[in-house]
Amino acid sequence: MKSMPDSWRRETKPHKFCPGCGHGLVLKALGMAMDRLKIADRTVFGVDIGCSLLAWDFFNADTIQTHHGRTVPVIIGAKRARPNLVGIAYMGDGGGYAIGSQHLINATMRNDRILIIIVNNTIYAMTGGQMAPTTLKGQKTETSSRGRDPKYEGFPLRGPEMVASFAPEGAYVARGSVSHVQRLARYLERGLENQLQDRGISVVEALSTCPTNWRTNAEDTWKFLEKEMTDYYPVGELVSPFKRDTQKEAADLETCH
Ligand SMILES: Cc1ncc(C[n+]2csc(CCOP(=O)(O)OP(=O)(O)O)c2C)c(N)n1
Ligand code: SF4
Repeated sequence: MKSMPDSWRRETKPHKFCPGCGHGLVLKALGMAMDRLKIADRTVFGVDIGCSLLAWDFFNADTIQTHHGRTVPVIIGAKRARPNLVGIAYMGDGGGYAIGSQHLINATMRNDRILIIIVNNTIYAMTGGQMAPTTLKGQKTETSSRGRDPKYEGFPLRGPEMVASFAPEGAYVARGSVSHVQRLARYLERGLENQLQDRGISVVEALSTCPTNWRTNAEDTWKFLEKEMTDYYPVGELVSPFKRDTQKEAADLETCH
């Protein structure tokens, strides 16, 4: 694995996402979790096709890019070949829940010891804002110009709920949001801890923003995330193998932003 001089580790550089994009905040949360666990040197980070690939040189970690949810089997392959690695598969909701959904389902059934992060921005972003499995009812996109109509296009997919419905023992499943970065970092850290403890698969969805394709200003971007998205996609842990003081934890998370 890479060995970097300390001075490099402190360097930062501008990211390549549009202004107001949530990807940078999801990655910030992931970086915080990786730092707390000190695992960068043994992490293999997989990014997908879509805006997630703009993170290919974001971390001082070995990175690989694949297409449409295939980051999941590729990271599983690396993890199986080198069980000491920490495997992270990072992708969009188009890649993760549409064309690549079989990998998410099969990996969950096998309880593969990796962390899967799916960034839910309700659209296919990199290609210009087409409808995704997560596009909300009534939401206008390039391919649902009158707004998503469940009669023709089906209902928006709640991915973590689907995974939770058949998650095997030891799995960890949660949904966070870039509106609460610390809390999202906590969920990602738990997902990574779950892998380090060899318990089971971890799947964390992150609600995120795409002002470029939503065509929203800063205020409306945040409103859409905090109101419309969070109403349909509730934030929280759905499945957790950790034994914890839940009352203390709930109070703790309430104050965590
Ligand atoms: C087989 C195939 N179909 C379509 C595309 C075009 N394509 C590239 S990125 C992308 C959308 C990715 O959307 P998502 O996974 O939601 O990620 P985001 O860009 O929103 O982060 C599509 C459809 C492709 N590269 N290959
Ligand atoms: S198109 Fe959307 S998801 Fe992609 S970088 Fe720009 S704001 Fe982010």
